[in-house]
Amino acid sequence: METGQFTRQEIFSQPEAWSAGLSALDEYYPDIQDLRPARNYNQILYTGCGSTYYLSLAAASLTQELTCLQARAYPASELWLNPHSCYMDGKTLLVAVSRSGETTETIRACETFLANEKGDLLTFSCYRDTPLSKLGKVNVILPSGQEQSVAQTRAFSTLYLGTLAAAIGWAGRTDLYDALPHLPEFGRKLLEKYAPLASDLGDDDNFDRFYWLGSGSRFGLASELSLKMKEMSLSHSESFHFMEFRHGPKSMVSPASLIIGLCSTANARHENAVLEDMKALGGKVIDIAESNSIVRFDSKIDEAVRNILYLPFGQMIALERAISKGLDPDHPPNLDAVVKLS
Ligand code: F1P
Repeated sequence: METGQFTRQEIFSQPEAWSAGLSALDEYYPDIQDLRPARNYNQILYTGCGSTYYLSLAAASLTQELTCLQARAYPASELWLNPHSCYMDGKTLLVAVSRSGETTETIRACETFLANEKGDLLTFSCYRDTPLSKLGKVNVILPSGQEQSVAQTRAFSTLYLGTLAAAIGWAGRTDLYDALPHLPEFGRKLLEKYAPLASDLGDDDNFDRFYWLGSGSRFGLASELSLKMKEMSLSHSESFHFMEFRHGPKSMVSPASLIIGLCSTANARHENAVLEDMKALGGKVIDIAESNSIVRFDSKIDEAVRNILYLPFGQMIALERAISKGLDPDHPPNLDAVVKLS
C-alpha cells in the first residue's frame, strides 16, 4: 500500500466531492433559507474544533461580508466554557461544523447553547446519526466529505462549501449561487496543473518553516493550511493576516522559509508589497491568486466564491512534505480523528 494513499485520494477527489455536496445541499436549501437570519437573529456564531474552527473563522468572515449581519467564530471549547466572552444580547443563530459530528467540545457547546435558550442551531457534518446531527433545527449532512484520514482535507472543503452556499442564500445572491457548480472544474484544473510544483516544494529540504498569509475570510483558510502542514508533516508552520506579518513575525524569515500568500484581488497591491518585502529578506515566496501569480485560478468567479480554490495547492504541499520526511500523512502521530472527552 502506497504511503499516504488515503490522503492523496481525498485531496484529489475534492472536485467530485464538491459536486456531490452541492447536489446534497439542494435538499436542505429551503430549510436553511427559512432560518432568515436577517429577520430572526441578532448575530450569527460559527463554531467547531481544530480544522472546523478554522472553517468557522473563514465562514463567519464571509457571512458578514456577504450579508452585512454580525458574524463571529469561536472554538467550541470557548462557547462551552467561556460563554460570557462570546455571546451578545439577543437571539443567536449558532452554526456548528464538525466532520465527525462527535467531537465532545462541539456537542457541549451546542447543548449549553440550547439549554440556555440562546437561539437556534444549524449543524453541518459528514455522517448521519451522530450526536450533533440530532441537535439542530436544521442538520445538514454532506457524506461526500467523509474521510479515512485523520487530517481533514476533503471534509474541510466540502463542509466549507456548505457554509458558503448558506451565506450566499442568506445574502440573496443568486448570481453567486449560480457560480458554485463551476468550482469543481477549476479545482480539477488546479490539482492537475500544480501537483508537480507542490511536490517540488514539499520535497525541498532547504525549508524548515512555513508561513501562510491570508486576510479577510482567507485567514481561516491560511490557518487551516498551516494546520495541515503541522498535522501531516510535523513541520513548523504558522498563519498570519498579511499586514500583521511585518509586525514581528518577519524576523523569522530566512532562506529556509517558504511563505505562501493567499492573495486577494481587492487588496492585491498591499498584499504583494508584503510578499516583496519577504523576498528581499531572503524568503521563498509563492503567491496564489486569481491571476498574475505563480499559482493562479483564472476562474473569473467572484472572489467570495472562488476562495475554496486556495485549499488544494496547500494541502498537496503538506502531503508531499510528509511523504518526503518518511511520515505517513494518513496516520499522523499523537492525533485522533475525533477528540472525545470523558
Ligand atoms: C475536529 C478535529 C480535527 C483534527 C483532529 C481532531 O474534528 O479537531 O480537525 O484534525 O484530528 O478533531 P471534527 O469535530 O470536525 O470531527
